[in-house]
Amino acid sequence: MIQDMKVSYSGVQPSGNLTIGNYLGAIRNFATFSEQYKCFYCVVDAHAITVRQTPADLRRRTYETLALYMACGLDPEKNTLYVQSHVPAHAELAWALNCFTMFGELSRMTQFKDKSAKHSDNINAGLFTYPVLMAADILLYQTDVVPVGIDQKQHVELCRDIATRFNSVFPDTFTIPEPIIPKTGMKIMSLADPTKKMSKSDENANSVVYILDDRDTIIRKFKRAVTDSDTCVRYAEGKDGINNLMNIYSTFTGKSHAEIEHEFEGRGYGDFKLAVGEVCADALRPVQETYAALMSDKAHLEAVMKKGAEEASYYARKTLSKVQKKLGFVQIR
Ligand code: AQP
Repeated sequence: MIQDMKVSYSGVQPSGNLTIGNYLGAIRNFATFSEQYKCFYCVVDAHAITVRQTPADLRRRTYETLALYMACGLDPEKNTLYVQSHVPAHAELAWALNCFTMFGELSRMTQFKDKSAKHSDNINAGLFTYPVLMAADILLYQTDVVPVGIDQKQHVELCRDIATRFNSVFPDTFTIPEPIIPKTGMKIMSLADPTKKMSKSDENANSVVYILDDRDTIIRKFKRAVTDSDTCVRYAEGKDGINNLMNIYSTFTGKSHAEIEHEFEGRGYGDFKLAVGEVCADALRPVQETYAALMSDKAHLEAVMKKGAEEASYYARKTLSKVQKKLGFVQIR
């Protein structure tokens, strides 16, 4: 709780071009919290380096991610928008929390297992302790709610366990946060392999629709989406490709699965795929236009970063110094 308002916190890694998974599962929902909550939305660049990044790309994507936050409706006057590496308290709290996190807990994290399989040549300690840095991100701001896609639920649950453990030794230190998972769009799957999550770091660009893809590219990618040999648009077990397209269509239009089945009765997959591409392109067009305008003014983006870092640091240092006092670290001024 900050100034009598509950706190919402979330972040996105600038580890690739953002996808409609990031948009529907997370960013699109962020703005809905701005009226009722004190909101902190972070570009988590420190998380991104758990996988090798080209420095120039990481730098560029940090600006792009901030601009996309704003293009998706996050007003920097109403939300604290900032870059993780600009607030060193994140790394400092993460170290303390490492000492309250068990090796076994981290070993069970699905994302660690997936990412270490994918990057078997670079299973670094940061990849392993990623959820502890994420816990520090959240706990620094005494966060009440964390809007995320379902893939991040396990990490938020671990964050709650770490905070509860810390509070049991040092009472009243952290607020225990709740994950908020959207009802639709919670997990958008790859268009090439609908059993896999759509990810910005996927090497196959056709499996992913990026927020900044142009209309023709979006429609082409949906046309090529893997489906099945059935011809009827219906939501059913084993129809992963169609189920995924129905979820995407439903999240963009607000229509239920039954309404979609009715709308496409007697029409083939071709018609349906085209319709999914069109609603997606229509929804993204205003975001893309605002984004282009924001990216043409780097000085403004830097001013937003600076203001956000100052605001975030103020709250982060308060929690960090409380933690350090409780731990017995000597405070000097
Ligand atoms: N496919 C998805 N469906 C729904 N939500 C998703 N999110 C990510 N992919 C999907 C949500 O987006 C937010 C930001 O994610 P992130 O950048 O912190 O990391 P991630 O979950 O690891 O996302 P990616 O795209 O898969 O990144 P890479 O490829 O770099 O690992 C989170 O709230 C996440 O739930």
